[in-house]
Amino acid sequence: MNRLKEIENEISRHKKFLIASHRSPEADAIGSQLGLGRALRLRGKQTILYNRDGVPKNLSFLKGSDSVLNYDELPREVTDVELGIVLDCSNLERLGDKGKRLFGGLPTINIDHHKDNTNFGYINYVKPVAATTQIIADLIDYMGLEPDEPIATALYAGIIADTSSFQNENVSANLMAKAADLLESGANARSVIVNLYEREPFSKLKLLGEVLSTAKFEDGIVWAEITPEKIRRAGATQEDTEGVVGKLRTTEGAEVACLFKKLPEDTIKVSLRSKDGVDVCNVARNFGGGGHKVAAGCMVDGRMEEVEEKLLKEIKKEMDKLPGSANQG
Ligand SMILES: [Mn+2]
Repeated sequence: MNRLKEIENEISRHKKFLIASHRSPEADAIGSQLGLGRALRLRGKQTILYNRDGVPKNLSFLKGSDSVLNYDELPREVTDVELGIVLDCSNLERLGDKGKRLFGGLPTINIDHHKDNTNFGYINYVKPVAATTQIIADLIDYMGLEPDEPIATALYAGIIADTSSFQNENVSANLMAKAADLLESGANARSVIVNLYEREPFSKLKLLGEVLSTAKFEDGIVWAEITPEKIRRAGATQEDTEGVVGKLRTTEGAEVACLFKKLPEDTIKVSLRSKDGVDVCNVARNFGGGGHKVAAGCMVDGRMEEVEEKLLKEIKKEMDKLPGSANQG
């Protein structure tokens, strides 16, 4: 039986759903959750939407975003939920500890586009397309529902975010057709762009200045550091550190961009981006992280200099695997 059919059957057979997406959510996670949640409610189902961290400020424009609850806000009746649906999440750990426990006891449908997904559900629909919202758009079509404006805008936001506004190599004709359908259904494209890209606090601009001024560029790798001192000098917040690695990646001749962010207790958060075919997910996996071929990340314990050295070494190894690289002979 086809997977969408299987999922549709399970949805028809049940009444109350707990729908979650990964901690530190972005537009693809929240968009999938809001889009599918609303579609199910339009079908007469009951839904509870869970995210460990709630909805980030820049996504609060999405209708229904206030219905996404964190663990403490969950109602007691969460016990009578029949089915879990986990979205945009490569493993259950990404729900946070309490979320993991919550879903551990529930039959769960796993819908995702991360290639390192662990297939933790009793039904797994894992497809390496650009965005989970693209899969949800397919599912909603399959169920014969016409997305209304809030659904269309939520799904469109996820597609925009996970393709960097149609700039990434994961853009396909199918995806464009899906995006066009969502616009047809009333997706508010302009408000998505304004909220995702044109609401940056000034402190973020200042932080970018601090970080980029000490960036380094060698052998096709561009990298930079974020430290608590830089954040303080810029008057910035943790949220302001989003997007810095994407800026590094725009450098001509950079095949890999790497951002090292110092967290408390000597842990470094490493964000990796690539172009021209380098698989940075392989690099991240060596350090217990994961992600996509062109965008991945990991947490590494150690001092900044040590972590940088280790990472740069692994990145070079990965670059050497590519045909045509200097070390291929
Ligand atoms: Mn995603």
